[in-house]
Amino acid sequence: CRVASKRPSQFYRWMSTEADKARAAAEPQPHEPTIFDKIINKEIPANVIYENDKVLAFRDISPQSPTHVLVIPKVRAGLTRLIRAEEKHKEILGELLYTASVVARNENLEDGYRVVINDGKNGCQSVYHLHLHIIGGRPLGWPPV
Ligand code: TR5
Repeated sequence: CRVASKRPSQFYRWMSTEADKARAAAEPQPHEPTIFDKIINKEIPANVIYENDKVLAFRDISPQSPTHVLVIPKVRAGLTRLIRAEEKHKEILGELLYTASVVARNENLEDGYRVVINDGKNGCQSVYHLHLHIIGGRPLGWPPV
Protein backbone atom coordinates (compact mmCIF):
# COMPACT_ATOMS: atom_id res chain seq x y z
CA CYS A 1 0.00 0.00 0.00
CA ARG A 2 2.99 2.29 -0.11
CA VAL A 3 5.13 3.33 -3.03
CA ALA A 4 8.78 2.28 -2.91
CA SER A 5 11.08 5.19 -2.36
CA LYS A 6 13.30 3.36 0.13
CA ARG A 7 15.80 0.54 -0.25
CA PRO A 8 14.04 -2.73 -1.17
CA SER A 9 14.68 -4.49 2.15
CA GLN A 10 13.24 -1.58 4.14
CA PHE A 11 10.41 -1.28 1.68
CA TYR A 12 9.32 -4.89 1.92
CA ARG A 13 9.57 -4.82 5.72
CA TRP A 14 7.32 -1.74 5.68
CA MET A 15 5.01 -3.33 3.15
CA SER A 16 4.41 -6.39 5.27
CA THR A 17 3.52 -4.13 8.22
CA GLU A 18 0.98 -2.25 6.10
CA ALA A 19 -0.37 -5.44 4.60
CA ASP A 20 -0.75 -6.86 8.12
CA LYS A 21 -2.67 -3.75 9.14
CA ALA A 22 -4.96 -4.06 6.13
CA ARG A 23 -5.51 -7.76 6.82
CA ALA A 24 -6.44 -6.90 10.40
CA ALA A 25 -9.02 -4.30 9.29
CA ALA A 26 -12.53 -5.67 9.44
CA GLU A 27 -15.38 -4.81 7.11
CA PRO A 28 -18.00 -3.01 9.23
CA GLN A 29 -21.68 -3.80 9.31
CA PRO A 30 -23.69 -1.62 6.89
CA HIS A 31 -24.47 1.09 9.48
CA GLU A 32 -21.29 0.89 11.53
CA PRO A 33 -19.31 4.14 11.12
CA THR A 34 -15.69 4.47 10.04
CA ILE A 35 -13.18 7.26 10.53
CA PHE A 36 -14.43 8.80 7.28
CA ASP A 37 -17.86 9.41 8.81
CA LYS A 38 -16.17 11.59 11.42
CA ILE A 39 -14.48 13.54 8.62
CA ILE A 40 -17.80 13.92 6.76
CA ASN A 41 -19.53 15.08 9.96
CA LYS A 42 -16.63 17.48 10.71
CA GLU A 43 -16.02 15.75 14.03
CA ILE A 44 -12.36 15.47 13.13
CA PRO A 45 -10.50 17.84 10.83
CA ALA A 46 -9.40 17.01 7.30
CA ASN A 47 -7.80 19.06 4.58
CA VAL A 48 -10.84 19.24 2.31
CA ILE A 49 -10.10 20.43 -1.22
CA TYR A 50 -13.43 19.77 -2.95
CA GLU A 51 -16.97 19.14 -1.81
CA ASN A 52 -20.49 18.98 -3.15
CA ASP A 53 -23.69 17.46 -1.78
CA LYS A 54 -22.62 13.92 -2.79
CA VAL A 55 -18.83 13.67 -2.45
CA LEU A 56 -15.92 14.92 -0.39
CA ALA A 57 -12.27 15.13 -1.46
CA PHE A 58 -9.52 15.63 1.11
CA ARG A 59 -5.77 15.14 1.36
CA ASP A 60 -4.57 11.77 2.62
CA ILE A 61 -3.05 12.02 6.09
CA SER A 62 -0.17 9.79 4.99
CA PRO A 63 0.61 10.93 1.43
CA GLN A 64 2.38 8.51 -0.87
CA SER A 65 3.20 11.18 -3.45
CA PRO A 66 3.27 15.00 -3.66
CA THR A 67 -0.44 14.86 -4.45
CA HIS A 68 -2.49 12.23 -2.63
CA VAL A 69 -6.19 12.94 -2.35
CA LEU A 70 -9.06 10.71 -1.26
CA VAL A 71 -12.51 11.03 -2.82
CA ILE A 72 -15.39 9.52 -0.88
CA PRO A 73 -19.18 9.40 -1.10
CA LYS A 74 -20.82 11.40 1.71
CA VAL A 75 -23.35 8.60 2.13
CA ARG A 76 -21.76 5.17 2.16
CA ALA A 77 -25.05 3.39 1.44
CA GLY A 78 -23.56 -0.09 1.71
CA LEU A 79 -20.47 0.78 -0.30
CA THR A 80 -17.95 -0.53 2.17
CA ARG A 81 -16.09 -2.03 -0.80
CA LEU A 82 -16.31 -1.68 -4.56
CA ILE A 83 -17.27 -5.33 -4.77
CA ARG A 84 -20.46 -4.48 -2.82
CA ALA A 85 -21.63 -2.14 -5.62
CA GLU A 86 -25.19 -2.61 -6.82
CA GLU A 87 -27.25 -1.15 -9.64
CA LYS A 88 -28.40 1.67 -7.30
CA HIS A 89 -24.80 2.80 -6.82
CA LYS A 90 -24.10 3.54 -10.49
CA GLU A 91 -24.77 7.26 -10.14
CA ILE A 92 -22.49 7.79 -7.15
CA LEU A 93 -19.77 5.67 -8.77
CA GLY A 94 -19.88 8.00 -11.77
CA GLU A 95 -19.84 11.02 -9.46
CA LEU A 96 -16.72 9.73 -7.70
CA LEU A 97 -14.86 9.14 -10.95
CA TYR A 98 -15.90 12.51 -12.33
CA THR A 99 -14.72 14.16 -9.12
CA ALA A 100 -11.37 12.44 -9.58
CA SER A 101 -11.01 14.22 -12.92
CA VAL A 102 -11.97 17.58 -11.37
CA VAL A 103 -9.44 17.10 -8.58
CA ALA A 104 -6.75 16.08 -11.08
CA ARG A 105 -7.35 19.26 -13.09
CA ASN A 106 -7.40 21.44 -9.99
CA GLU A 107 -4.18 19.84 -8.77
CA ASN A 108 -2.45 20.39 -12.14
CA LEU A 109 -1.91 16.70 -12.80
CA GLU A 110 -1.91 17.06 -16.60
CA ASP A 111 1.34 15.04 -16.78
CA GLY A 112 -0.46 12.03 -15.40
CA TYR A 113 -1.60 10.47 -12.17
CA ARG A 114 -3.25 7.30 -10.90
CA VAL A 115 -6.70 6.56 -9.50
CA VAL A 116 -6.67 3.60 -7.13
CA ILE A 117 -9.32 1.69 -5.24
CA ASN A 118 -7.95 -0.76 -2.71
CA ASP A 119 -10.63 -3.41 -2.32
CA GLY A 120 -10.65 -5.85 0.57
CA LYS A 121 -7.85 -7.56 2.44
CA ASN A 122 -5.81 -8.61 -0.57
CA GLY A 123 -6.32 -5.14 -2.04
CA CYS A 124 -4.82 -3.61 1.12
CA GLN A 125 -8.01 -1.77 2.10
CA SER A 126 -7.88 -0.38 5.61
CA VAL A 127 -10.92 1.94 5.75
CA TYR A 128 -14.18 0.26 4.78
CA HIS A 129 -15.94 3.27 3.27
CA LEU A 130 -15.42 3.24 -0.50
CA HIS A 131 -12.76 5.75 -1.56
CA LEU A 132 -10.68 6.63 -4.58
CA HIS A 133 -7.03 7.49 -4.12
CA ILE A 134 -5.74 10.15 -6.53
CA ILE A 135 -1.99 9.84 -6.58
CA GLY A 136 0.26 12.09 -8.62
CA GLY A 137 2.87 14.79 -8.76
CA ARG A 138 5.73 12.43 -9.61
CA PRO A 139 6.38 9.57 -12.07
CA LEU A 140 4.73 6.38 -10.82
CA GLY A 141 6.02 2.85 -11.23
CA TRP A 142 4.24 -0.16 -12.67
CA PRO A 143 3.26 -2.82 -11.74
CA PRO A 144 2.05 -2.00 -8.23
CA VAL A 145 3.49 -4.48 -5.75
O1 TR5 B 1 -5.82 1.61 2.66
P1 TR5 B 1 -7.06 2.24 2.11
O2 TR5 B 1 -7.20 2.12 0.62
O3 TR5 B 1 -8.29 1.79 2.85
O4 TR5 B 1 -6.89 3.81 2.35
C1 TR5 B 1 -7.22 4.46 3.52
C2 TR5 B 1 -6.49 5.75 3.48
O5 TR5 B 1 -7.02 6.60 4.47
C3 TR5 B 1 -4.99 5.61 3.78
O6 TR5 B 1 -4.23 6.09 2.67
C4 TR5 B 1 -4.82 6.49 5.01
O7 TR5 B 1 -3.59 7.18 5.02
C5 TR5 B 1 -5.98 7.43 4.90
N1 TR5 B 1 -6.40 8.03 6.14
C6 TR5 B 1 -6.58 7.40 7.33
C7 TR5 B 1 -6.98 8.39 8.26
C8 TR5 B 1 -7.03 9.57 7.56
C9 TR5 B 1 -6.67 9.37 6.26
N2 TR5 B 1 -6.64 10.41 5.42
C10 TR5 B 1 -6.95 11.64 5.93
N3 TR5 B 1 -7.31 11.88 7.21
C11 TR5 B 1 -7.35 10.83 8.09
N4 TR5 B 1 -7.67 10.85 9.43
C12 TR5 B 1 -8.03 12.11 10.08
N5 TR5 B 1 -7.67 9.71 10.15
C13 TR5 B 1 -7.33 8.48 9.64
N6 TR5 B 1 -7.33 7.37 10.44
